[in-house]
Amino acid sequence: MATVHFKDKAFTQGMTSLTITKQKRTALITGASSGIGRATALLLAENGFNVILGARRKEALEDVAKKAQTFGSDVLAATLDVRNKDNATEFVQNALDHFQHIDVLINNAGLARGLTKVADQQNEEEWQDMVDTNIMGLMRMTRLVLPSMIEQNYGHIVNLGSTAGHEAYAGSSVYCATKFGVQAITTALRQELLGHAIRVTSVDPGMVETEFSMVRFSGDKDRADSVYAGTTPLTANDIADIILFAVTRKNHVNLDDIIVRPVDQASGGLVYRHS
Ligand code: NDP
Ligand code: 8X3
Repeated sequence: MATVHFKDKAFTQGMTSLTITKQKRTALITGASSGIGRATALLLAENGFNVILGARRKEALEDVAKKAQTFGSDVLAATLDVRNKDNATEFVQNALDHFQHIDVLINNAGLARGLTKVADQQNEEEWQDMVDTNIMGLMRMTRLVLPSMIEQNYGHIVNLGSTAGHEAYAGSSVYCATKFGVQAITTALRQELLGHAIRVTSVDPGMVETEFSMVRFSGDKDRADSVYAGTTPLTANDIADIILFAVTRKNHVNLDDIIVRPVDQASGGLVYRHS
């Protein structure tokens, strides 16, 4: 029977004996509490993966973990702040203790904060947060998981980039820089791992309606809604679908970089609004 395992004591439940289903691949998803991470966790669970879920918000994570369990997956969920080295190290160690192997790492945790021109920026913490999360967090999780993938000579790393990693736009210099950085990291990793049976993919969406804009605009719902007004954005499920496709190709097939936009979006700032 599948069991949800919460590593945080306050959320510990169902700690009955765990049987790791050897045939199932195990996917670790960062930022699994909402949006693309949540949708991907559920779709992978539905398609036969065991899932390891991390994010900062316990309650939202618990909700995803319970839903994932209904697909018969073994689920390990624990709070994770990818900016925190000790927390991330413990998280990955617990995951490896639990499942013995991590086959897919989905570096999804990420955020934009603000839409502010450089000259107007009064709050350097926003810049620091994006760099610490989108670059340092992704690098850290990759560094922590990679040795076990190299040892088993099998694995797949999927990094969430963005169309913002291909074309910069005003007010978003640092967010775009982090996503250009994700491109650089993904490309370098693929070269570093040549000779190992480890795949490295970047999934680069345009506009996806998630909590992304609420976070970017610090909870200003009207401003967040205006991003998607009159247009048909991508959904988190659209991206999860693409990630599932990438990780279920034959082992010798590496999808390098998948750029995906809504039909209503031709470039970062060029969006067709129907009304
Ligand atoms: P959401 O805000 O809905 O989800 C972001 C997720 O990241 C949440 O689960 C959040 O969980 C988690 N997260 C944020 N900071 C941390 C942290 N320090 N440690 C661990 N988890 C963290 O946005 P999306 O689903 O849209 O974003 C997912 C990824 O997709 C991001 O990398 C984003 O840059 C990228 N992307 C998004 C696009 C869009 O238009 N929405 C387009 C292109 C790329 P919690 O707050 O609980 O920690
Ligand atoms: C998010 C897409 O266009 O808001 O990465 O930068 S965009």
